[in-house]
Amino acid sequence: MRFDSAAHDKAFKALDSFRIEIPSWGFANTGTRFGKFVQAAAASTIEEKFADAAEVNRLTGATPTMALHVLWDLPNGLADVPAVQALERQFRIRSGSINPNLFQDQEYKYGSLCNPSAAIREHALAHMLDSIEIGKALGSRDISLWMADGSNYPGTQSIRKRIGWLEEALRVSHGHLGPKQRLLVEYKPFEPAFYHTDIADWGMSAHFAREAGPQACVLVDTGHHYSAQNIEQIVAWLLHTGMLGGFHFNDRRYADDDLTLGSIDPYQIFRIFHEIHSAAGDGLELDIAYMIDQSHNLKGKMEAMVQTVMAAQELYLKAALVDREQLSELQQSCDLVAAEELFRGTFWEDVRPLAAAWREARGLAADPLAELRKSGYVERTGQERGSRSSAVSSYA
Ligand code: PSV
Ligand code: MN
Repeated sequence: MRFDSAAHDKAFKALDSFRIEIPSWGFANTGTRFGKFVQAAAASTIEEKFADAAEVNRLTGATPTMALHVLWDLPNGLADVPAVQALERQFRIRSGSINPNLFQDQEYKYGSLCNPSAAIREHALAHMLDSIEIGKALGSRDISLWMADGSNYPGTQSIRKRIGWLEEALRVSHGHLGPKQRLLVEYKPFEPAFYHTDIADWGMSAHFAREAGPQACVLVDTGHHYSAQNIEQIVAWLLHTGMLGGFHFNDRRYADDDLTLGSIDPYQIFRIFHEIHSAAGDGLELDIAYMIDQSHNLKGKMEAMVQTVMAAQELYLKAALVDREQLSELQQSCDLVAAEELFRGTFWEDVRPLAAAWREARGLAADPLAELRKSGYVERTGQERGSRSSAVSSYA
C-alpha cells in the first residue's frame, strides 16, 4: 500500500467519525410513474424495514439510524411510537430524521402549507406539529421537510402570497421544536410541480430557515439541482453562512433520478466532501446530517444500499486525504495546474484498500457487499416476504 502512516491515521479518523442515515423507503417497493418491478425481498412492513436497516449497519458499521416517513411508517402518528420504539430496541437501530408527508393527501392537490385554502394550510400545519411531537417522543433530532407545493401554469397562483403563508407556517412549526430539535428545509426546483415550486433552491430554503428561527437550516438533496449547477459552491455558501443542516445523497444523470451515489459523478461528491473537510479544517463548527435518499427500481434494495454506504465512505475518505495545507499554498500563489493536479490526483487515489483495512480493524467484513451476498440475507428474506410487498409512493 502506498499510503503512509499519517494518511492511514487520517483515514481511520475520518471513517470512525462518518455516519450516514438510511431511508426506510429505500427498502420498500417503489417505481416510476410508468410502473413498478416488484422485488420479493423488498420490505413491506416497518418491522422488515428495521430488519433491513440492521443488516446494512451490521455490514457497514456506519448506519445506526433510519429516516422515517410519517405516513408510510407511522400511519397512526403518535400512537405508533411505542411500536417503533420496540423495533428500535429489537434491531438496535435508532429512528433518524422524521419526514412529514405533505404531498399524498387528496386535499394537497393545490399545495399543503402554501395552499390558498386556510383550512388546508391548517391541516398541513397540524401534520407538521404531529411530526415534531413524533420526533420528540422518539428522541430523534431532525424534522426533514420537503413539500411538493408549487404550480404547473403561469398566472395560476400568487407566488408571493404563498411565500408569506409558508413563512408563517414554518415560524409556528419552529415554535414547537424541542430545544435539541432542528428543522431541515429541503428544496427542489421541479417535480411534481413543473412551473414553480414554492421552495425551488437553496436561497429560498435559507430564507425560509432564517425566517423560521435559529434551529432551522438547509437540507441539500444532491438530485434536486439543474444539471449544470455547481453543488459544491452551494455547499460552500451554506457552510460559510452556518446554514448547512444535512444532505440527501443520491446520484443522477438528468434530474432527480435516484441513482446510487457516485454511480454517475463520483467527483461531484468528492468535491462536496472536500468543502466540508476544508471548512472543518478551518475551524468552522459543523453539524451535518448525512442521509441517503434513494429508492431503487431495478437494483436489489439491500445491495444498492450497501453499495451506496460504501461509496459514501470511500468518497468521504478520499476527500479527507487532500493535503489541504499544500493546496492552500498553491491556491494562494495561484499555481493553478499544481493545485488542480493535487486535488484531482487525490481523487484518483484508490482508497478501497484503506477502507477495507479500517473495516477489518473495526471487526467488520472487508467487503460488505461480498459479505451480503455470502450471508444469503436477500434470498432468505425474499422467500419469507414472498410477493406480499406493498407499494409506497414513488416520489423520491
Ligand atoms: C422528494 O423528491 C424527496 O427528495 C424528499 O426528500 C422526500 O421526502 C423523499 O424524496 C422521499 O420520497
Ligand atoms: Mn430528498
